[in-house]
Amino acid sequence: MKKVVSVLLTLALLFTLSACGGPKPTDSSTAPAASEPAKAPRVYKLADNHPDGYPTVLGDLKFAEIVKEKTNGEIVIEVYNNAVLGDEKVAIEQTQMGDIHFIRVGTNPLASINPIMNALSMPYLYRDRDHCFKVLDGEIGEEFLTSMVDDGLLGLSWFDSGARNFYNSKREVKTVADLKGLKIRVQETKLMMDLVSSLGGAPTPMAYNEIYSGIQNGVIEGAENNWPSYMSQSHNEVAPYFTVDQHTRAPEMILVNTDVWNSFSTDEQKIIKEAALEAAKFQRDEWVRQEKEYEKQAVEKGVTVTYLSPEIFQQFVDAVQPIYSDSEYTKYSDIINRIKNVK
Ligand code: GTR
Repeated sequence: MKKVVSVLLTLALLFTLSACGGPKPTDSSTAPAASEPAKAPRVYKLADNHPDGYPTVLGDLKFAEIVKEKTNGEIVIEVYNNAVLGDEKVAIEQTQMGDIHFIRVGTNPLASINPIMNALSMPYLYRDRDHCFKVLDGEIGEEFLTSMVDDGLLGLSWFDSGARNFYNSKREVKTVADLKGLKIRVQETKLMMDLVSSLGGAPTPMAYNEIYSGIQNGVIEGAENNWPSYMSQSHNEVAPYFTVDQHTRAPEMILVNTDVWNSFSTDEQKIIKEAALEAAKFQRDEWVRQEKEYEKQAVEKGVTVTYLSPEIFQQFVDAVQPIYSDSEYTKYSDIINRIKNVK
């Protein structure tokens, strides 16, 4: 009897899901293609965990729009943002398997399948944003985009995700010492754990969508991220102390599943690559605009924002240096030196 009930329940659920049609993409494709597609459109899914209007989501939509236009509507990429296709870890696995076709994600979540990604998010690695994009837009960036093909993923272009900073619910962090003992949520990588530990904090790996309640319930006392993530997730409501320490940049990219990529003709691949590059340009401008906007909003909403003097900033830089001589990361010394030498 139990079995019958459970079969009926499953059927009912399947019916409801198919009636609702499952997760819906963000509307990028209401505009008709320039001309009617010669063939039936091929439809692909792109996953992103950010909300509508977030710079990466706008970049994804721009990418989809250009691809649709340039292929006369034959290739349609639907953007599923807000993590509707699952949290980042799950969505990456699904993209590797080909259930999701494209994904926008950063170096830290990718490090678990391709540890060399750690090299790009080493603490205080880049002199500034310009240095970071010189690296990413040059030969090193291209090497990283193609470094995951054996894992089923090919990177297409680099998006901006700014610098990551600490924030917490307890106190203003004005020096490294103020971080001591604070339970800080990190992305699930050893590098981010080591980074927080080197500064005296207590790292706690946790999924992105659990941070708000984690801080609220006291399971963690803070986290670290860029301005758009901090504000768009309303973390300012539970962790109103934000220190602009810029401890790392963890660049983000659009990736495609390699089988999906190989199913495209050479001309289509060219269009898709160019569209990803063009969308990245658009996304980076949007990033700069929104980053400033969110910082302003944070101040207006009463966040205590702490900027560091050059001396204190140097304290942070000095404190993380042991990571560079840790055998876990010395294996990336060559690439790290190449990055540092990009002028
Ligand atoms: C954001 C990034 C997200 C996610 C998040 C996190 O900056 O854009 O994709 O990785 O950080 O901390 O989990």
